[in-house]
Amino acid sequence: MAEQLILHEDSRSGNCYKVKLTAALVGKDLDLREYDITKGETRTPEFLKNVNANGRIPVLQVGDRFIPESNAACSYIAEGSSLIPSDPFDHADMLRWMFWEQYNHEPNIATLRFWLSELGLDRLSDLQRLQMPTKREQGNAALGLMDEHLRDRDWFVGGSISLADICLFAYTHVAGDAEFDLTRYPNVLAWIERLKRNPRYIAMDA
Ligand SMILES: N[C@@H](CCC(=O)N[C@@H](CS)C(=O)NCC(=O)O)C(=O)O
Repeated sequence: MAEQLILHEDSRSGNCYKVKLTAALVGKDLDLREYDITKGETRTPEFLKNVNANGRIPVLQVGDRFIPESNAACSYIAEGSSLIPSDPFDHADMLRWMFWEQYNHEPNIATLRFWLSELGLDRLSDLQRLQMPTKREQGNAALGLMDEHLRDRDWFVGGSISLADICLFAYTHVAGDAEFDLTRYPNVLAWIERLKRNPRYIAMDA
């Protein structure tokens, strides 16, 4: 019998969507547990003690063990599938893009999306307002780098879709929510449409 996989999530989060998209692409089922991060539901003593001491979702639960961090959860689910290249160089290159996503992409694009489309301008602190122009500039730099990389490629690594694409897709395809103009990045737009044509693709709000 297949092991039970539980995803602790807030369904508005792109980090959680990555994990669901990975599961859909490899044909695995997830049981979902919903939390509202805007109400501090991942900061309760119970959550911190039993699910993730870091107070964040997504967390993938495998039996009585827990895997926080979206990209680690995706890796667990995709193990043994074609989403993880077997060639050592391509494997490392996939990890390169996943680490890059967490350092250069997500902190800018996902954060601006959360501030603008979930919290709203009126609820931002002075510090958050001050950080907005830098996040905008760095988010555009990340999208520009992706666009350049995709100029002569269909996928980020090797010749087929991998976790690098899924992890980058999650917040890129909704970057418009954070007021990024994706029409400036035609290769990124073409890649988004290419990924959506996968017969197992699920939308973020599915
Ligand atoms: N690096 C982590 C980031 C996780 C993260 O920032 N999660 C956000 C939602 S996308 C969260 O749980 N925020 C609630 C909080 O910090 O209280 C990952 O990729 O999973």
